[in-house]
Amino acid sequence: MNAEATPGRERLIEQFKADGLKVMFGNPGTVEQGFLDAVDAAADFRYVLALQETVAAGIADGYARATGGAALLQLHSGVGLGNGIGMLYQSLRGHTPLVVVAGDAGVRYDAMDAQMASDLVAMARPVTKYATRVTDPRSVLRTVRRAVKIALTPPRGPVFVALPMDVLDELNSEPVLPATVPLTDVAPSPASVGRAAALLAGATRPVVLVGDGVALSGAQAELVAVAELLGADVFEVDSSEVNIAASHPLRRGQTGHMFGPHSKELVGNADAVLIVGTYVFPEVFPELENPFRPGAKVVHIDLNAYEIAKNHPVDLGLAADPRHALRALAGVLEQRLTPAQRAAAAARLDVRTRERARAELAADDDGTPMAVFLRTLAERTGRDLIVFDEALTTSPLVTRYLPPERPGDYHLTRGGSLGVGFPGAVGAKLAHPDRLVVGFAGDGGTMYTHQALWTAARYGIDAKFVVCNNRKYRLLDDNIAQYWRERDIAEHPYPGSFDLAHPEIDFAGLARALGADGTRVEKPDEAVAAVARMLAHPGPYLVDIQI
Ligand SMILES: Cc1ncc(C[n+]2csc(CCOP(=O)(O)OP(=O)(O)O)c2C)c(N)n1
Ligand SMILES: [Mg+2]
Repeated sequence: MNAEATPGRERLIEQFKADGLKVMFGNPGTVEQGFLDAVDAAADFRYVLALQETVAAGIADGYARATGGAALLQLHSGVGLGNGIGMLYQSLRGHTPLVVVAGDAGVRYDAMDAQMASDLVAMARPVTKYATRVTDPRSVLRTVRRAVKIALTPPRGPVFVALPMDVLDELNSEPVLPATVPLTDVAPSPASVGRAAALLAGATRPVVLVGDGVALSGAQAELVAVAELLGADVFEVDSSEVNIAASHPLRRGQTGHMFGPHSKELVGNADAVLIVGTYVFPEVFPELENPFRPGAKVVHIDLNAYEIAKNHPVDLGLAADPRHALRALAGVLEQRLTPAQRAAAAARLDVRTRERARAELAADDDGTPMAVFLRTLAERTGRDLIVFDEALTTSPLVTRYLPPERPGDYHLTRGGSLGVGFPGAVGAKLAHPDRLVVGFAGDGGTMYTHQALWTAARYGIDAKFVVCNNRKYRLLDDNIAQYWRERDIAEHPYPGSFDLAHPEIDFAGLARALGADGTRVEKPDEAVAAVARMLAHPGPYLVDIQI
């Protein structure tokens, strides 16, 4: 053995650090004990404890989203991995580069089928891009490097490595080297860009559909340039980051996650469709027929080639980086648009600009406690804050007062797992300790992962939390109402399982029980004082707002 050899459990930490992974979120167990001992002894490496694996995964996910890099998550064997799977599912759908590790008792026990034994790789596979188990002490770091590379290569996503205790106890002399993540800043060829421009240039009702691939490549400015040149409405599809500023007049909002016919209504009249960094369409109940009108020209740009033409044919698919592709496309459109086409595009932009101004004038100042809270928060902070939005049915109000404008200032829950908002805010605050971070969640969503407040209190992570408390699973009410309408079922009381009114949950008391603090807002005038108290409080603070 090489003179420099060290126990694998220690060398593994050096490998994580070489890739900039210096914080590990997790929840421990006995089969990870040697490794966690080494974690405590390691310099410049930090363990952040969460009390339930869903919470650990949610904090890691929020941290990765807020830093734009990978995050490290440790789970305990099959039971801990099992608890984390719902949250890992949303990381997979949202393309979060999470590096997930879990211990097992050891390769030497494989034949015993003993207590805690489970097929970790099989469990992790459906919620990860790559799942494997290290079985030889000469390939621990090699495997972890590969996992990091896969997590960070677009389409990004979670990866899983099972680490048997006996393999980590062996001496290890593998080189510690950063993973090589291949550059994907690829532009399409001029000929391909020319084809895209030819398909889009003549449109009179163009639409652009954007998702988080835009934010990942930093293509927001290039996207706006193309949308303005085309005079195209921009819809966000499966979008959870700031892909286009909320204030841009061409931005028409999200197509939604539930009902295909709704999305079809928004885009079905377009004669040209440019899809960038997303997929068509993400609803739970999508249209099975092609939602675009016959003859519409469809161009799809994405680094994620799997999503191009996944469900419906496109005229041109470009597996390319959105920023480079859109920049090239804007250049060609500048050249080839006729004066008449430019004038028509400018007129479409003008219509949207005037509509937007009228809508802003018409918006009444909703005087509910939540509206007063949001308006006061926006005024007091000059909207200089990071919002983590799992407000669900209250989200439209949140984004009306705190519109997602700058990349990195807003993260929306994604993937459909509840409980993302509060852990996400903790992760974002850890990533940006100097910014104000406010997580919004429904009363339902809060109860999946409220333990995040304990982690925030333990480590002095001064995030703020707002419970949008309507005492129900309101989204489920809304969705079943749609189900009744579609089937001509007469309205009747919502299922009792959607109601949370009894017994009442004392969220501020819950925050105090977990080492944080909080208050409850029932009337509009209490909302103003609650903002002041929340901002002045030197630590995690929860505001329970009655809707
Ligand atoms: C882990 C998980 N369990 C259950 C659901 C189903 N579900 C979707 S929305 C919802 C209700 C959310 O209620 P709340 O957070 O209070 O927000 P509201 O709808 O009231 O605005 C539920 C239970 C889910 N998406 N994820
Ligand atoms: Mg609710």
